[in-house]
Amino acid sequence: MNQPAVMSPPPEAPVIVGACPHDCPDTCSLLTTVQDGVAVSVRGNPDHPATAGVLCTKVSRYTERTYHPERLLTPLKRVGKKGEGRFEPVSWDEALDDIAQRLQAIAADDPQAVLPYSYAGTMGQVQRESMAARFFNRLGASQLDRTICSSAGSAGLAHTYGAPVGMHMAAFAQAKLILIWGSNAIASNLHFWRHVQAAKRDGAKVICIDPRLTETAEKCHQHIALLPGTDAALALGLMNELIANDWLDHDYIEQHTSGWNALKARALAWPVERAAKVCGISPEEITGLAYDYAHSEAPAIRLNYGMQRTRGGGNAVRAVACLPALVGAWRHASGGLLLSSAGYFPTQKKALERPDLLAKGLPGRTPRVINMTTIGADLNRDSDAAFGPKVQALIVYNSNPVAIAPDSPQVVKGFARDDLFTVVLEHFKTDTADYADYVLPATTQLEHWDIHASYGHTDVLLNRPAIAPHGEARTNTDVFRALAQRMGFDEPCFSDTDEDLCTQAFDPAVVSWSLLCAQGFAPLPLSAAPFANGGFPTPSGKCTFESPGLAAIGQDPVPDYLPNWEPPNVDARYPLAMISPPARNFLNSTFANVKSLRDIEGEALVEISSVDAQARGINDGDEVAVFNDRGRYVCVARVSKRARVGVVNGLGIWWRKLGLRGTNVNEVTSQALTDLGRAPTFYDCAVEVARVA
Ligand SMILES: Nc1nc2c(c(=O)[nH]1)N[C@H]1C(S)=C(S)[C@@H](COP(=O)(O)OP(=O)(O)OC[C@H]3O[C@@H](n4cnc5c(=O)[nH]c(N)nc54)[C@H](O)[C@@H]3O)O[C@H]1N2
Ligand SMILES: Nc1nc2c(c(=O)[nH]1)N[C@H]1C(S)=C(S)[C@@H](COP(=O)(O)OP(=O)(O)OC[C@H]3O[C@@H](n4cnc5c(=O)[nH]c(N)nc54)[C@H](O)[C@@H]3O)O[C@H]1N2
Ligand code: SF4
Ligand SMILES: [Mo]
Repeated sequence: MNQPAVMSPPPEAPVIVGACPHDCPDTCSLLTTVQDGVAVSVRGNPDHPATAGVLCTKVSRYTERTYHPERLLTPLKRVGKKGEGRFEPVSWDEALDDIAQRLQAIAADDPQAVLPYSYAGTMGQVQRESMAARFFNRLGASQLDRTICSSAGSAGLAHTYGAPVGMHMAAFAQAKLILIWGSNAIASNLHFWRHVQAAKRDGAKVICIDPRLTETAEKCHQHIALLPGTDAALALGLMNELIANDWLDHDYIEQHTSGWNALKARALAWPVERAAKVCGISPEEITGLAYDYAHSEAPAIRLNYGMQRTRGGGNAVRAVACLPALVGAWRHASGGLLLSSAGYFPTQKKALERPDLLAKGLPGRTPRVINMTTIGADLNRDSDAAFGPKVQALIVYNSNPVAIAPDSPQVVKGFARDDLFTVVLEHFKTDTADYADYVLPATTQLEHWDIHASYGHTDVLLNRPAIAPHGEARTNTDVFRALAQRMGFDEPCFSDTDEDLCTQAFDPAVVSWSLLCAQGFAPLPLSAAPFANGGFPTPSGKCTFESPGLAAIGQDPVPDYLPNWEPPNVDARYPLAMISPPARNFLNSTFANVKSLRDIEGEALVEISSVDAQARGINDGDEVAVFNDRGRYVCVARVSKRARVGVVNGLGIWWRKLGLRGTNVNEVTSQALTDLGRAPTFYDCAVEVARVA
């Protein structure tokens, strides 16, 4: 892969091929038109099949974000109190020299007092971890367990299929029955919805399983509005009905699964009536669903992450993931299940992140691991034998934890600590940046090289820079290179350029570099019906109903329903269940500061059913407080059929400072973790709602 000549941007090319960097399963191919060094428009690449020339509303306005008047253009040093957001500009050298000195002083005592905090602000293999991971490994810093989004579902899939793999996204277009399960595809997976529309035109039936009547649910033939966190009960009730009617593919079960007797015994404990009661739906909804599922030649399930954000999320994913094997749906390309395609990519994580450097950073030891979901608690902990050293320095990049992490009162308290040294690499002065000692201006996707996998489709995408860095912005990689140099890390890997890192990201025997350079994307060579003859990436090659891996760690090896930590209970002090799925025009907290998009969203709001609103004297448009013992979120009430009785929907994720009273929905969410994957339980949250006088 030694073709540096191809890597320099084509001279004076007016249209540059790139990739959308956002945390979205669609991973679109972007075409940026450049005039006189200025990006004038961004559009979807018509030649990339998964993009099909279409971008979502958010990213089609990318130039508005790139040239936003509030874009950070110089390094900033704090002059006000933490949280006030008052800074003065400083030079890069002054900022980097001081940061390196501070980190060195802390690390001299114990490098584990330094903590990186990052997630998927960009999904690029280069600007995401790579050089950053090398730096923190060489330093011997604490490791961050990156659980904030998908780790419960990923663990569920790993214990069932062996890896996050499944159907091809495009194959849904040929399906005859599609279950959209815990996904608001129109908002968060737009390019999948195209395939659903094609299938519908061809006569497919589409059923949405979601507590909220989303824009997606409205366009399906049927909507099953179960209570949050009850999906495993629904899946087990469905299995019960499949067994009772012998609607099973015994041959597929026999040949390509393991643990059927144990799963069968579990499902037999879930008569439809029991499941319906737990789910808050009618028994007929379950028997009807089972009938449809069994009588479609190749039923297809689009499972998504919305249904894993409750205590039993990992088990729920496992329970649903067992269904396609029971009816032999995998025999067909257009049957089976897709949660994530990430496991198909031949990513060379070790080459990018160099875990071997730990041997120098913290000889003879593995650094302690901090779960990003519990950052609120962990920033407020003192040193002790179990925890290790108190966190003294925090380097945040590609993430906005003060807005997106659960239980923000605790997160804010931690970030406000005067004895915490905080550096934030950002495009904007986010809620998190307001607490930084230094804010460093970062490049956007239009300004740097990167290379991308996807968790929806199965193409690798190359992102060429379309324009020069805006202002004094620097790439994440460049910042960590510069810090490494100042801290005396002289390993040659700290000199790799971003183009070098692009070539190291994937196995070159599988991903064609020349194709990537020529057209900007390269499909992985995969079979159309991946598990038609079994061959799951588990040790046995079988779909594992009964997981030896779970048994080995003392967990229930067979999927079961686990009630929420905070189950809805009309008699409780906090009787309403709150979920907080994304607003369509934001991407997590990104874009919340783009005015045209915020204008479409209107205001920070909570959807409440007319029954629950009336009982509380709440009218549409009233200012309300959503509260529990953790905190109090003030927003506008939207009395809406989108909310079912007993459940309120607090759409996310507003910047706190752009909301009504300086709070957002995470003011009330909890730091409790899921059954598998140590993940957050954002949608497992009991609250009360009241009018604000
Ligand atoms: N426009 C937009 N697109 C996005 C994002 C965004 O913020 N905005 N975020 C991106 C990211 S990071 C991710 S992880 C994905 C998230 O997108 P999805 O994986 O689709 O997950 P969510 O949007 O969290 O939830 C999807 C649906 O699940 C429903 N849901 C909530 N609780 C339950 C439950 O217990 N059971 C069931 N069956 N359904 C439930 C919610 O009401 C919601 O409609 O989308 C990505 N795409
Ligand atoms: N209540 C509630 N909370 C949630 C969720 C929910 O559904 N409900 N969803 C959760 C989920 S699924 C996720 S994935 C997390 C997402 O949480 P985060 O990963 O923190 O996502 P964002 O809020 O989009 O913040 C990403 C930040 O990275 C910055 N960024 C982008 N590109 C770059 C770059 O190249 N360099 C640098 N230095 N910065 C960059 C952006 O400007 C942005 O401020 O939130 C979680 N929080
Ligand atoms: S956010 Fe998703 S749908 Fe929008 S352009 Fe990016 S990859 Fe495509
Ligand atoms: Mo996510």
